[in-house]
Amino acid sequence: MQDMFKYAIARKPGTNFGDGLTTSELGAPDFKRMTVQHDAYVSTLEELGLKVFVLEPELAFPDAHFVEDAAVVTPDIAVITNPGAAARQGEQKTIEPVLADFRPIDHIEPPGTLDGGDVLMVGAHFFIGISERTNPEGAEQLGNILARFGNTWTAVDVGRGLHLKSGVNYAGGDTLLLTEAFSRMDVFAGYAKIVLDPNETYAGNSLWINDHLIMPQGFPDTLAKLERLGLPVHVLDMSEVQKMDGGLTCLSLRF
Ligand code: CIR
Repeated sequence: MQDMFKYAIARKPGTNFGDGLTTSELGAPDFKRMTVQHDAYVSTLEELGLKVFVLEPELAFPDAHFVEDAAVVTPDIAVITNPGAAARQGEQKTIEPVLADFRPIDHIEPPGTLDGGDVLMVGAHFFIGISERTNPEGAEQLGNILARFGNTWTAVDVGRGLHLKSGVNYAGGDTLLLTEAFSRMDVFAGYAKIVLDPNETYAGNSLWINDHLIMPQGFPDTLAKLERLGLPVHVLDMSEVQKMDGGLTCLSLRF
């Protein structure tokens, strides 16, 4: 259902990454450990066959290694977002020249706001979360751009979570990995579903790459469920990323 990915863009975390936005109460993150986790993430994408472009840190933006939020890349176009958090305004300008080498560019314009973490691509269909970061105007702008290329889209109310992809992700074939709350929504009818144990919702931010799955360490129930799908599962320690409200999808743009 999903096209295979050839490339990924990631960005090294800056020494001040702990100054980024967070709501988690997991304690202060450790830069050394974060660097080890980020390196392991990049190596895993490379082992799965992607050519990964790793950008240098942007110290002016402590959340800038969460590159997923600054753009939405499809087989046809790269849409530069208008991030919904004031502190992240400007990150998108650092990503645009990188993506311009690969795709035609379009933009989300104010008053629309949109974070890439709210956009889930499942083949030619896109789910666009309405959240604290993405407003209906931003979702509609993106939907209209995607429709120009024959894509379809539906809006999804994210409710209390940070981003849509904090709680629902593609798991290969016609399967979604999602929280109980998302699993009950009509917009996801028609997909096979792996529903997360309520104690393991962080594992909802797992990442499909070319018929492999990458998931965070420490979620045995989700690991067992994903292994039953028959795809190889790679487990990564994401402790320092989680402390800053990030996950596996946030750390790269894949296309
Ligand atoms: C933020 O709050 O914006 C960052 N600390 C975390 C962003 C995570 N990005 C994502 O889920 N796509």
